[in-house]
Amino acid sequence: MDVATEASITAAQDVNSSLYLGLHNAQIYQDGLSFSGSERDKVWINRGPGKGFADLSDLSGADDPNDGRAVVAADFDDDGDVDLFVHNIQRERHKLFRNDAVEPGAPESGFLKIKLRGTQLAREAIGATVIVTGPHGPTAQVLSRGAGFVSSQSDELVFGLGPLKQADVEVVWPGGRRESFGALPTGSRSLLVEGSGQGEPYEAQPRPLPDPLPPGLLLEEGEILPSLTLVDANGNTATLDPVKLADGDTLFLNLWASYCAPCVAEIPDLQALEDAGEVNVVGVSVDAPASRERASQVLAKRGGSYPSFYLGAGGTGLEPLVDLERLPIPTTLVITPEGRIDTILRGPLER
Ligand SMILES: [Ca+2]
Ligand SMILES: [Ca+2]
Repeated sequence: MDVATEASITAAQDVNSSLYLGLHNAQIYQDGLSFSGSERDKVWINRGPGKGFADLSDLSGADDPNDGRAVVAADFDDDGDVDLFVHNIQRERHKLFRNDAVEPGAPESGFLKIKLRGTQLAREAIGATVIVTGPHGPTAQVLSRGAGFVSSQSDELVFGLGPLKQADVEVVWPGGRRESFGALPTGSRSLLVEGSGQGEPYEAQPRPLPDPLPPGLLLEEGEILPSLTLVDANGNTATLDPVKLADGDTLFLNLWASYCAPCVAEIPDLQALEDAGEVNVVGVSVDAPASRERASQVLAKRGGSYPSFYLGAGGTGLEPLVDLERLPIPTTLVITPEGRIDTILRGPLER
């Protein structure tokens, strides 16, 4: 939409005219609202023959109110399982879901990865069908580089083998010729060249995907944490200066709340770290201002005597750091003596 047209969005339009609908649809996207409405993304896992599917939408994190426009299934980290990339039209437009269903190397983690090269009709072998005799019998996948809405697929097919040590592989090439490649060992990556009858191994290219940042955290590892204007236990304005609090050591900044059981449980652990003298600890309670007193009492009762800050009544003071509505707690920032965020620890500290 050009600027001139966009600028006219508030001008009078005939209701339900094509211009009216076009402008307002555009406005919906720009405002981050849903066009389709309540069509949440779903992920199901196949429980095996005759056992149906289990809904993993919530557990996987894929449950999402945004309007999806494309999805690509590929092994982005090359650990042998299929990950998902989703494109939405608003908000977090690109999402990469790392598949952690099975630990790499676990007994059930068998897989085969297959690439194809045609020699007769089509070099890329698009349209070829690969049939692998897996733990539940033959499974077929078609190499399709253009399935899905405005999406392109990987040139690599991934088959789960579960506990099998090897699996028979057959290819039906474009043109209909059927060719066996024998039994390929689990965990292998094989280029199957039409007419060769045997797989050529190709190298793994592991690209580990990082753990996601806690949602709601607006700063990333490596960034400088600015001073924050908060209040102390008595409600007086107080500045949280990371460099000052670190005092030449590492600073643990613990975001917690008195209503969060794991947060309260780890207060003695944080105090023990502070007492050991290797790091300095500072607590930032995200309790509502009305609960400040209660939070400070909970901290004292659990033996927490490290410096503590609370949310002020007007504006939280934490705006540069977090979106409080989305932050899971506890979250602890490990901060260098220079005030740089070194590591973000999600959930309670490991004991
Ligand atoms: Ca993977
Ligand atoms: Ca994985």
